[in-house]
Amino acid sequence: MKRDEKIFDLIRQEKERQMHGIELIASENFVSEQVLEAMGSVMTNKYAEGYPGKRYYGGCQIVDQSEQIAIDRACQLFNATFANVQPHSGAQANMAVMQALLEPGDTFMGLDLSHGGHLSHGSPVNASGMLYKPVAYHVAKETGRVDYDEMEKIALECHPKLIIAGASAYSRDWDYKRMREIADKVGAVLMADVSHPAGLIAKGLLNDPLEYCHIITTTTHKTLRGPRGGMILIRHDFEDPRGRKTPKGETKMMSALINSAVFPGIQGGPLEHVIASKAVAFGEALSDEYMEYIQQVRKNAAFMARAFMDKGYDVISGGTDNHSMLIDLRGKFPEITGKMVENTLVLADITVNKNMVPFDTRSPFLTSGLRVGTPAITTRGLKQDKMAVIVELIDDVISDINPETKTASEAKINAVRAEVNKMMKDYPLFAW
Ligand code: DSN
Repeated sequence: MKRDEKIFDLIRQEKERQMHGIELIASENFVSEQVLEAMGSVMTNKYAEGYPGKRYYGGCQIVDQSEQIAIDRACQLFNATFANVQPHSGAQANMAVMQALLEPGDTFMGLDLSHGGHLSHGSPVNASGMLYKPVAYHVAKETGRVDYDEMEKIALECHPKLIIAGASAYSRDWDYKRMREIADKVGAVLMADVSHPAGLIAKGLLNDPLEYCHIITTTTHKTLRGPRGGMILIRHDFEDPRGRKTPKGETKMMSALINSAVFPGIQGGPLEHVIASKAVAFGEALSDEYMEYIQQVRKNAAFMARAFMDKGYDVISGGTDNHSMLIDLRGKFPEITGKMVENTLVLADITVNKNMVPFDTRSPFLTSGLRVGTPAITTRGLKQDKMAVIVELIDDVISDINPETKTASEAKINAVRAEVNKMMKDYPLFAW
């Protein structure tokens, strides 16, 4: 077969882009060579519908072992007793939990999308908002932090079957204890989607959600630094709140319902190459080296948030507890949108994403905010001393944006890009 030069050339170009630029998208990271190797392996050839030891295909004796290792390591990382490592993504993991728990039309609660929530927590354009009845809670305007009093008031009014903690753009830790009290008052199951801060949670740098939450879901590719994918974990298994019975007449356990919801509920064959790669990443995350990495991620984020505030930017909630921060541009640059900044910074080889901020006055296509995170640059080896330098470069570009042309001058962009490329030369992708 002829080598597909077209696609391999694009892969080469993407690698160059990653190497030359400053990657600040809070949900992205750079995996290790062994994580990459496992993902690009012959495991992709295997069909393995079912679970280790209970498959619908022959020849699963090897993938059974790697999937079991992934499960065991995931449980060790989060001190869980059950893990399903098959979800193809975080959205699939969330979908599976809803399918296992809810009936179509059931009410559940999640953080409002425009306040930092996630599409799969009840957006009307996502299956979660089409099949079920989402009710949103919010952050408080004054603090930028989740308003637990409002959450309780809403829960007492709408009696949700499920309450979801977790967000896509929220830089503060969660009060899972308070949320469990609220959930218990209304008989709801409490789930945390920890996709963003999973690595910090696994290493004990943030509150432990499984102390209070019945279930957690996560992606595996953000702070956890594994391949793209999702998983679902439980520490204390529990009986189906809907009281469904096994053929023997016993009430079904939630772990079994979740396994059935993932396969055959919403997915077919698991991606065994990705699962092997997840196992490798979990092994890395169990190491002391990863502990040093994730501590540095948080330190870098704190320094970066401070540097933005020192430059007069409004960081929502006044800082960060985790790897990310959300910046409201309206205070310093009322005329500049998140879209203009994202598009202009990319020309200077700095990647961020535009993001709505709580109580935004612009649409999700324009936005008034930026979301910034440190997992990827920390993997490249950047330490806190470089955070103010990066903020300086970003501020230099934003200050030069003309709201009429929606971009900065070519001279400014070229000058900043040269600085960025020079700096990143010292931090090779796989040096760590
Ligand atoms: N797209 C992910 C993020 O950037 O947070 C969430 O799905």
